[in-house]
Amino acid sequence: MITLYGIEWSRAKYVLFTLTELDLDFKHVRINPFEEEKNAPEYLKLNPLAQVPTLVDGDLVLTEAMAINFYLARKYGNGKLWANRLEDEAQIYKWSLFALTQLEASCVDLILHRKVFAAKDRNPDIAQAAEKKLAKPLEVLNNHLAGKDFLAAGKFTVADINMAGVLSYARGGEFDFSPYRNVVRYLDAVLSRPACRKAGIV
Ligand SMILES: N[C@@H](CCC(=O)N[C@@H](CS)C(=O)NCC(=O)O)C(=O)O
Repeated sequence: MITLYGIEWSRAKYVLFTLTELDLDFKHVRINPFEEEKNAPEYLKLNPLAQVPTLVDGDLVLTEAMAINFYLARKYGNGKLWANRLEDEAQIYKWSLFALTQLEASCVDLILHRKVFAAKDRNPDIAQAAEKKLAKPLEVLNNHLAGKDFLAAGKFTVADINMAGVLSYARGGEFDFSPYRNVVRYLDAVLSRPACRKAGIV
């Protein structure tokens, strides 16, 4: 039995999207990372950082949303969401790590400082700095997506789930994607997949 810990608006959304794409049965424990429940001793045994998401599958306890997605795609995908050629696998890792290291922190800053934090805790300078930092990597992403529907392997893979999950934070944080037309087209398509909607991701 698979159990996913983490409420849907957290990074658990990356994993919910994958579980739903693969039509897997799972138990969903909606731990809210802003509530004390993340510090419950039983949960800390699974995730000593008191963060979400965490996935438990039999004896395996796995943290880090993108690592969980790689695992699910390889274990349960039967060819879906993954690639056959090593070169394509490398591109799945590359674009997932690009999302994680070049984009995620800024995307999260945008939503935190424009939507999630109480007005008194928002810092417009942080949001503005995040917008600036996104410009270069988004241009690279936009160029990569010219004439393409997917990031890697010529098909929909976990790289697209990971990327769309990250970018959805910037969209929620009112980032103006309009200069990046290929990114807009791509993101709209990925986020309107039935599995994404069913997983409750916005
Ligand atoms: N690198 C981790 C980050 C996990 C993370 O920071 N999750 C946030 C929610 S989206 C959290 O649990 N924050 C609470 C905290 O850090 O105390 C991953 O991608 O899974």
